[in-house]
Amino acid sequence: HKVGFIFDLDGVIVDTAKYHYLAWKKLAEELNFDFTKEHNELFKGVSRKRCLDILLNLADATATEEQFDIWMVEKNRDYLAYIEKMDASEILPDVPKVLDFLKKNNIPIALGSASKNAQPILEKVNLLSYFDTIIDGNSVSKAKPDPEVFLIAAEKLDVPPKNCIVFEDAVAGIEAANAGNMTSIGIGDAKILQEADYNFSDFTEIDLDFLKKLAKV
Ligand code: B16
Ligand code: MG
Repeated sequence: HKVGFIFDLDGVIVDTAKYHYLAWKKLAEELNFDFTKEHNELFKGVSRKRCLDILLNLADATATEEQFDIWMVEKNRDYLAYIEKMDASEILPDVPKVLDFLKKNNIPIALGSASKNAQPILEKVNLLSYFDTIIDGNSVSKAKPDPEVFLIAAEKLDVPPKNCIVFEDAVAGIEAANAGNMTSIGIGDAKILQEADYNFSDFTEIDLDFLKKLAKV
């Protein structure tokens, strides 16, 4: 009964959404568009390219292919300037509690993120060593809600998808986990993540008994 755990990054392990927000807001200003936190909700779990498509739509702007690429690079440069300053204090509450429990019980752990910056972020917050495999925006061709990212993670962990448990903060991520026939756990607003098998507002609400049940230990 081998099980595997798969973690989303942004919004589950660290709150990098605020840095994405600041970087997109700066670009939006150049487009004379007032980018709000509500707009930023649409960007969660969505690839960088798709985010820029959405922003251009919102701002009623168009771009040549060349300009599109320039803006992608610009947004990422601004985002990386925030990432540069991150440290372990930005790990979300009780994430290490869960990771330590899994490690102690020899349960394989994967990262399943849409971000192309996942590896440097894990390095910055000093969590890289927990992960047996990292599947991120560089390793997938189909974005969430397609289950590809989680299915590759399951394969790398050598665990059947139905024995995988996914932690996600985005609707697209919960849909991807469900489409992959995995157990989905929503981290955040239960009303937004109502398709999840289980809901918690954050990891402080998850106790070891629940983890033991999931992990079958
Ligand atoms: P990057 P996750 C996602 O990460 C973010 O939620 C989303 O807002 C972002 O656009 C996407 O990564 C791509 O990130 O520009 O760093 O490649 O939640 O799937 O871990
Ligand atoms: Mg996320």
